[in-house]
Amino acid sequence: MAKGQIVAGCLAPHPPHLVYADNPPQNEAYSEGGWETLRWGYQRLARKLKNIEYDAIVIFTPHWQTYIGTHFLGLPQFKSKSVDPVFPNLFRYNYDLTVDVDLAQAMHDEAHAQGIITKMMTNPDFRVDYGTITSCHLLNPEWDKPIVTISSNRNTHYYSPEVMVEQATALGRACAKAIEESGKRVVLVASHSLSHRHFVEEAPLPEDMSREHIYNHSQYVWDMKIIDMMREGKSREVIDIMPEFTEQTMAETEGGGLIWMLGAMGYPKFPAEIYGYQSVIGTGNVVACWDPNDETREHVL
Ligand code: 2X7
Ligand code: FE2
Repeated sequence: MAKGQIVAGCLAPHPPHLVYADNPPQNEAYSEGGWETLRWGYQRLARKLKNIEYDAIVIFTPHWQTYIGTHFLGLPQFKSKSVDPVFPNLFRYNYDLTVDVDLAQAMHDEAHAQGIITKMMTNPDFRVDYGTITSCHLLNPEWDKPIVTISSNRNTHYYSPEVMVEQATALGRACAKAIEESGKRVVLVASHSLSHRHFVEEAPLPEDMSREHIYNHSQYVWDMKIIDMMREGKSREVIDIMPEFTEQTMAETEGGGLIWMLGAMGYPKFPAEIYGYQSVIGTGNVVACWDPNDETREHVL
């Protein structure tokens, strides 16, 4: 059997606003659009993924928060309605998704063998979080690939951002080993924004783009610093300054997704492809992809 491999790693933010703005049939709310810079960037990345051969998407989300260990979706199908607790006006999404349970189990077992506390989620009534659904919908609107969701163990909050770097890196390495042994070709997804200070009042029309802007200049400068480092292939350095970035900008990197993904990919030294940056309710969001294939990697923006 050929060795499994990670064929792409995506940083894929999940403001529910982006699904709302797309008006897919699965979502009950109706919009007049909005946030095109991010949505068009996502569409371009989704087209790229269509040209890559892969078996499954493995996604790490900060909106499935677990307090004892890391959990993995562990049943072949989950079907329900996902409602964003903060934006039920925007996101009421009917999902019916397929899970690669073998791959989930393999990652679970490898992480467990390396001393990480793990659990398979086998409650058929479990509601999949909106982070998973938003990022997966935007990267693969056809939902024609099975997924695995990995929860975010609350290391930053229990301990510190530094402990999160250690723990999420170890989890990434374990997942990479399990993927290699599985023989599968896998797309990794870190589902989150960058800087995360946000507005506390919603505009009367949420998609009114005359009201959307960055939260403040220092948040923006931090985001640009991180994106420049991604472009320069400095992923190890991104992780090194991550604790400070997380603390200064309340960044959603606190959940561990990017650390996990770059750790699993062995801290790539090649440039990340950048597909778009835009604020959503003031938060900083970049769509980016690390393509390990020298022949298909592009300079997008
Ligand atoms: O979960 C989110 C997010 N990360 C960013 C912006 C808006 C809403 O929800
Ligand atoms: Fe979020």
